[in-house]
Amino acid sequence: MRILVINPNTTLTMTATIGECARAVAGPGVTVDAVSPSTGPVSIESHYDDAMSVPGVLAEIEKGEREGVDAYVIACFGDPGLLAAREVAAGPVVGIAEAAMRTAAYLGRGFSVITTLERTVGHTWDLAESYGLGRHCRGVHATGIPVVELETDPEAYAAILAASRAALDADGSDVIVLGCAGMADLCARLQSELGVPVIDGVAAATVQSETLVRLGLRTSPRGEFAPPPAKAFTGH
Ligand code: 2AL
Repeated sequence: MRILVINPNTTLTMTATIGECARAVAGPGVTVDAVSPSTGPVSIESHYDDAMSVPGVLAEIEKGEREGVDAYVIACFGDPGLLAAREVAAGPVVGIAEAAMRTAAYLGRGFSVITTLERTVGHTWDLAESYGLGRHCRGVHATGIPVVELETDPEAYAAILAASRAALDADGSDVIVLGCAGMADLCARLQSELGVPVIDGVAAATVQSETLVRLGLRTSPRGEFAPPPAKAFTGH
């Protein structure tokens, strides 16, 4: 089985870390490749960034289809292009926000999301609502750390730990969801220090996509997620 993990931003060091975190949880016989689009924003922390990343994400899906990829993970917490990707891919496509929030709902009554910039909070709430998980989402908390600084800021881990502790208390929640793929490598350490489940969407989405393939399941070809109607594109 081959899973393609697409980091929608173009920071390749982050893509490498995301790939390592995905491979660490993949089962035997599963090949995990991590890629970024060839062009696009180096980080995704606005609606504009999110929209600008989508053509690159879809190009990677189309390439994956030509190569026979079995399932895809969209490894950005805004789940950019997720629904369009489901129209294009034959196999399942799992976004890290959806996978993380669904996984959190198995493990407690309410979760708190710890994210990067304040401006990503509204979109995160929208996603929780659109996945039917608004009832489980107790709070979304920004650390103020820009995505690219997650890799370089020596204070980032401590800030995420402190925000998680404060969120558990303020929200009365029992599970933490990490709101950025760039936090994937911090998950195990946070979980052992916090003593509650901490969900990294990269790991959750990788295992979930593998599970769907093992179950012989794919996106329904009937209705909304059927391949998009073939049509001419002008201006290329
Ligand atoms: C993200 C993410 O997961 N990757 C990225 O570039 N931005 N999410 C976020 N909330 O900032």
